Amino acid sequence: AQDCQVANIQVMQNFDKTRYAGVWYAVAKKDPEGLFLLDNIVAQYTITEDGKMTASAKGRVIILNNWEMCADMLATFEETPDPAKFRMKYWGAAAYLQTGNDDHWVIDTDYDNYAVHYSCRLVDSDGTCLDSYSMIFSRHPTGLRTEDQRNVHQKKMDLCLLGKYRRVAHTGFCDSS
Ligand code: AZE
Repeated sequence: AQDCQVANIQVMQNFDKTRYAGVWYAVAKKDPEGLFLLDNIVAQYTITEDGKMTASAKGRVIILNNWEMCADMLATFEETPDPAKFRMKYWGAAAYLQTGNDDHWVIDTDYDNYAVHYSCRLVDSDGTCLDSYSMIFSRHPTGLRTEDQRNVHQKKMDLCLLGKYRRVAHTGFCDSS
């Protein structure tokens, strides 16, 4: 089912945010328009005492005329009637970084190895997405397991984003900050 309608995108059934918590390494990404995290992207999801999901994320960015740095980002999540669909409010630990309010959908995950994240920032008048970004996450910094690649490939197709992902390098750039 790939009609590329944002409204028809299937998300993770019975999403369990508690099992989703912890560290995820981005192994591939599809970029949105404009400034974005370049590589070395690691996200950490936490469930607070009152049951709310929060996250922090790091990644290499280049801002303001070629200033290369590690972006230290924070996020809170607003739940929606669908447990796999959140609104994500995010901001930088430093004020010159980006702030925003994006969709944060978990398309698929087995919680222990891989996850497919998707965010559409702009829906076109025909119902398709005009500006999206997506992360393929792994629990393993080394990449996806062979047995998960098939699932992930299928989800990229379902999102109409096949061929639009690039590998995310992990060189240790953000490890010390
Ligand atoms: C995400 C993982 C969950 C937490 C956050 C994420 C997104 C972060 C950005 C950051 C952009 C920063 C820029 C800085 C100059 C989905 C990866 C916060 C979109 C462009």
